Amino acid sequence: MPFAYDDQNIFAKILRGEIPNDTVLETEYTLAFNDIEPQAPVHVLVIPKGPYVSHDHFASEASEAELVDFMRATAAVCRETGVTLEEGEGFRTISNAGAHGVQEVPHFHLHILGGRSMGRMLS
Ligand code: U5P
Repeated sequence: MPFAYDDQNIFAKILRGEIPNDTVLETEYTLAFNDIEPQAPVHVLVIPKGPYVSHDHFASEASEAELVDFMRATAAVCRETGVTLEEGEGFRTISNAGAHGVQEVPHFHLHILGGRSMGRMLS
């Protein structure tokens, strides 16, 4: 089944400027903003501006420029929020996909969580 992107999802509306967001960082291909319901002192969502549903969709179909920009943007967010291993105590990244991943918004996003211990995720 091909990837199907719904351009009425809430992050698409944020990217079109139809809904406000609390921007942390913006680059040519990537937007990072604070999660509206933060689960940790640092909870930033990093999204590509392109229409990708999931991590695997993005990783398989985005251009190299988009991929590099996204990865560098995540690093910049970690630096700006002080959670890097150089300056802080670390962080967790999560990307939920589809029904089993319990993905709420069907536009690929990476959660960056930090500022407290996240505890063990898998047991
Ligand atoms: N979210 C926002 N802004 C919105 C709608 C949702 O930040 O306008 C956040 C939710 O709080 C949630 C995330 O943490 O988007 C969607 O996560 P996921 O379950 O799709 O991974």
